[in-house]
Amino acid sequence: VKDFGIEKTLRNLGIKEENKGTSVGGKYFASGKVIESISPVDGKLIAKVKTSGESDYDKVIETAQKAFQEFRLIPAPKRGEMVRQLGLKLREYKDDLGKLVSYEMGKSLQEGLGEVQEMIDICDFAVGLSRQLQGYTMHSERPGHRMYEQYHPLGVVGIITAFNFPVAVWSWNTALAWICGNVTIWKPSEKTPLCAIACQNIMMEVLKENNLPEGISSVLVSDHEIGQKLVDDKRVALVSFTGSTRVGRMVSSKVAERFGKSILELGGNNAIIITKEADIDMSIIGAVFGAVGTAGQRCTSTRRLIIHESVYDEVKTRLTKAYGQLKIGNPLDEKNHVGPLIDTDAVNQYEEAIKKCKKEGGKFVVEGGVLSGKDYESGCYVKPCVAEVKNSYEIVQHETFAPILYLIKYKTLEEAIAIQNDVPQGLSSAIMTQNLREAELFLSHAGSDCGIANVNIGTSGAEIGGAFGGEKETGGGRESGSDAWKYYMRRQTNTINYTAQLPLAQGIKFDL
Ligand code: UN1
Repeated sequence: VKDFGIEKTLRNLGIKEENKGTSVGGKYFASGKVIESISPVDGKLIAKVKTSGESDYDKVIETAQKAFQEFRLIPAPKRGEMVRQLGLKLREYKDDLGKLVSYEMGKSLQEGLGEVQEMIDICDFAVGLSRQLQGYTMHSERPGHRMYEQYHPLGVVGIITAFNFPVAVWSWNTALAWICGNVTIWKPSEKTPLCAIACQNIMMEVLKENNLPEGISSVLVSDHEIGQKLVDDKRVALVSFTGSTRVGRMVSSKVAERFGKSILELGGNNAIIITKEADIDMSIIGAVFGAVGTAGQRCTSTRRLIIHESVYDEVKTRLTKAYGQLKIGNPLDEKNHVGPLIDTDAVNQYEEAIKKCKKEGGKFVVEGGVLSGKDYESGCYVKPCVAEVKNSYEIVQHETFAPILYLIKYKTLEEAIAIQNDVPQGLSSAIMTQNLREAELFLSHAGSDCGIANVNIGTSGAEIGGAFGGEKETGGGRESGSDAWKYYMRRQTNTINYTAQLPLAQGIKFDL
């Protein structure tokens, strides 16, 4: 079996056989249990990690709080310079980090590299933003008064991320949080601890070279109990959580209970509407990449195709043909289109979903199944599949993190939009049409109810320049581009009186 140079990659990124999973800047702690990182690519143990224990947790929080006292006073453009240097390092480490993402998480090498590119892009974006943390200036109703608003940092930002984007989501949050003057504590997925350690190793170089406080960037590789501490901790001003709706609901209410802030990026149930005026060639490519890319494990993966009755059979036939050409196998080998699922639990959920779908009446036009034998020893490789369903099936209403695509037929565009919106989630959506009226209706107030709505591109692969997130059970948070930075700061309205009188607002008289 080719090893694709993994040993060298691990060395370059400072990953050892035994790693300590808690790091505040340059210091490591590890009083917790040992976890193993197993690659879904070949089922091999990559490395062991000693996780954070209870006693490490307070050290991390205290060091972060101390660093914040200093970091908040560094001018924002200087904090931007720190992020610029991280962007430069990520360019240097792109090949290694992309490969580690691919090997530890299982997405294709191209997608692993693409994920690191998102990190580089958000760093560049944040550098520019560090000179643009702008508030409004208002006119006061009182003479000799000036009003304006400013944005101040929040403090300690906790970042809890999922396995499917094991490096990019950290950077979307940190790049913005840092230029805004916050310090960050990252609790990565236990399924991808090495990606987190590698990112922290890279960031530590930046901190050391610039003699910056170590508590600016911390990582807590730990079980969910430590994650829970972060959620409950008053000292953590903002919790940015990416993961399931089930856990997100709990995070949201716990953080709200203590009046903390949260950013939630939860499940999606993303659809592409293919109208009678769609370019079918483009629609097929968009749908197949959306459904099988990252083995259907993106929050933005295409789960449903809502197809006009007049093109339904054609789309079905061409999809079936396209699925027949998909190569499933080692994601580091560029000839393969589809890699493994993250672990055998995910495989069980995939099988369960197929069973449920059949039970509810779903008809599979491309059959699924788990692959075994040579090159599939990890037991994590599954066949992407396609089923004809009704939108109302319970399984269709549910997000299954696997390459299962549902086909639904429609007659009128209004009906298609209603079907598209008739799920609990509201992350990403798309319409394929060359008709302006159809496209604009889809984007109108009566159109898609999602945070992302695209025309003639698929549901996944959002650029970092836009705000990323969704509505309803997706949680309502926004990360990444546009003005998502405002989530990482507190707004203050300032009114300044430069006269010798004290007139009251609303014309109130109060004479002594
Ligand atoms: C996710 O799946 O958590 O839009 C994020 C996309 C990527 C990000 C996905 N840029 O598909």
